[in-house]
Amino acid sequence: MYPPSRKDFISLTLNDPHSHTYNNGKHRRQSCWRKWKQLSRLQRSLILFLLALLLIFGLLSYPSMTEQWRGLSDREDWLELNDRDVKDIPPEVKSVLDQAETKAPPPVAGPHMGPAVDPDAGADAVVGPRAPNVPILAKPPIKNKTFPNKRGPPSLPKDGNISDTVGRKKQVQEVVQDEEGEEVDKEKKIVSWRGALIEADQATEPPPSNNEKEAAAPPAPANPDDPVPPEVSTGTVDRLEAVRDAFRHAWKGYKEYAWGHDELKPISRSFGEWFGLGLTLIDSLDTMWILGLKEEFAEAKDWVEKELSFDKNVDVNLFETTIRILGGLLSTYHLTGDQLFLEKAKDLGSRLMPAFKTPSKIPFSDVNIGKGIAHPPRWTSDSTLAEVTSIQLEFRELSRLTQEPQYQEAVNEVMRLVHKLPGKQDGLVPMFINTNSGQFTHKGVFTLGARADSYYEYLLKQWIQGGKTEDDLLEDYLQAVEGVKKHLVRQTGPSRLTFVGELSHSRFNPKMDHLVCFLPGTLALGAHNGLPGDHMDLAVQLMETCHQMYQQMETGLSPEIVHFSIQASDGPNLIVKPADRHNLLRPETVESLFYMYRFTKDPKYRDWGWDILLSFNNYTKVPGGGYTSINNVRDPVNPGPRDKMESFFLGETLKYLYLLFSDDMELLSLDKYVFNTEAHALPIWPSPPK
Ligand code: DMJ
Repeated sequence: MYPPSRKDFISLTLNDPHSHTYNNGKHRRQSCWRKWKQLSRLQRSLILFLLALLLIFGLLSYPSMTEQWRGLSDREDWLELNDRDVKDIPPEVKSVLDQAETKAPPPVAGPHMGPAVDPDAGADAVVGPRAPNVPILAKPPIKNKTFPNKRGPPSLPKDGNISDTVGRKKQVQEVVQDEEGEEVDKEKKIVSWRGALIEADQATEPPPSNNEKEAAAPPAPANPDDPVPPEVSTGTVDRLEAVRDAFRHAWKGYKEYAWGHDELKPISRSFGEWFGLGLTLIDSLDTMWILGLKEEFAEAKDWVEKELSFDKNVDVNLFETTIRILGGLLSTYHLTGDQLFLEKAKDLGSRLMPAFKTPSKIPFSDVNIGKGIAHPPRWTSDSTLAEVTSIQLEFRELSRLTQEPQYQEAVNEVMRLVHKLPGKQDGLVPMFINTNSGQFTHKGVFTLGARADSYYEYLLKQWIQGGKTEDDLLEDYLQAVEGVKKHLVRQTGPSRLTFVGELSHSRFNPKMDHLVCFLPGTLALGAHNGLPGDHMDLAVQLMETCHQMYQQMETGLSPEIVHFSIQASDGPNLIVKPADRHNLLRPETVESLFYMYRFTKDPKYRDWGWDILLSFNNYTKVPGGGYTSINNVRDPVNPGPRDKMESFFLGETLKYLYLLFSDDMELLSLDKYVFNTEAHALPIWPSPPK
């Protein structure tokens, strides 16, 4: 190897900007020229060639770039135009805005890039004093400034006082709706991205349908054209219609840009593929049925009938495919009585079964549904605890419907193994389990957030599904709730908000994922089914905290993770680290609000849900169709769209909002149905004869 000849190098020297050596323009020009002359001919030709290339590239790409820019400006002001929201607000709204006070942003802490449970809990972590078993009700949290003259939309229900907790932007929307009065109905204007007015979608006609079927009985085919009793309550109609509008808007984007694909990317007007199985479409089926969106349902069903095939050489995640697709198909079968969905469910269920062929019978996380081969993730032979213990409702139901026991046997075996496994701490379980040894790994780390959450949820729900006969499940659930109260429940220093933190080798970390907000709903469901009353007390307190996670953010939307301040002080209760500020359109809080409303009828839970829907409309609704997850719930001016609409926004978030606002308590009665962790309703089995 010969060293390259010296003259083939081009050396660029960046001058120190503070140096005054070349601060004279003429001098600099001369010097450049001299340097150019010093270059070899090869060097000079190279530079000229590169410049010519750049020029040609620039000329060629000019038309498409201008096209893109035009497209961007068509899409309202997603990324720029910082003053647009103010400019486009009608004058009458602007005057209210001017009077209004904005929320004072609480301070934020340093970066956080940790895993679900942060073992290096950092400064926040304490081996703190425990909260009382079930703490007394938290003092009402310090409210933010409110708007005295705020009124709701034109036909708000009598229970429909919008809580006084909304932020500045939310005010804009409500005021627009309010001031426009009947005009709103005519023109269907919706305040969308950062206050810009956009046209609402053309509504399709169908009224809400009461699709309640007798649970557990083989479903009789339902007719979507059956007359539907009108909403009886004075007041819920507008909120229900607002949810339908949101669904139609989301669906419009999916239909236009992502039809038959897994997920919509609403900003780039394209799609993302995860398994290539029409994930959003299938996750949405029962929501459309429940919302009475007949046309949308019919076209989706048509796709399932003609296009959906599981005979594909594709690796799918066992848990996600089970809760979203298998759960979605089974639920839709129960609602509609249409065999098509059961046939598809059977086909998928049998293709997932190879996942259970492991030395320990703890299933692998991934399975190729075309080849029938399963495997763990590339980097480990562990499976996630929540993933192997939150597929039971679906597989058990599949066995009941098909009378083929293998599905139920496989998932019941997992529960049996986990039930007797060492490594728990007062009912709390580690987050990983090894598929070879069948033992817990990463012991000593406990969370109710990512990777463990739905284990706890499914203990209770399997017990309910099975007619409250399986004592091991109940025992594990009761023990776990005690473990949560003992190790994870604390209150904040400033105003005694109750929260659920995490434990890492006896070290408490006051960190809570938004995912944990499923817990108030689950605790309330347990109490409704005869479990101790203090579960409900804890549910009430945690519900308040989850509400605060939205209410205290400038966009009115919760971040993915919050940290709580446990020192007594006048400071904020909630701290959001920069890496945790995103919102993925998750359902857990509205899910719990739905349960809390059903069991208490306290209208505040509906109002909190309504506030959340308004915030989704204000900060995540994409003109042209779809909703997007966002990067920063603390920045109402630029929340930073992430260009992804998760399937659970349609499968869960909008469904729970609809059920929250519906006065029809028989619409998926909680005494007849149990919702899987993706909000797909499965029947509670009839109790065996005594
Ligand atoms: C959903 O897929 C399910 O609710 C799951 O249990 C947790 N994650 C998402 C929603 O946040």
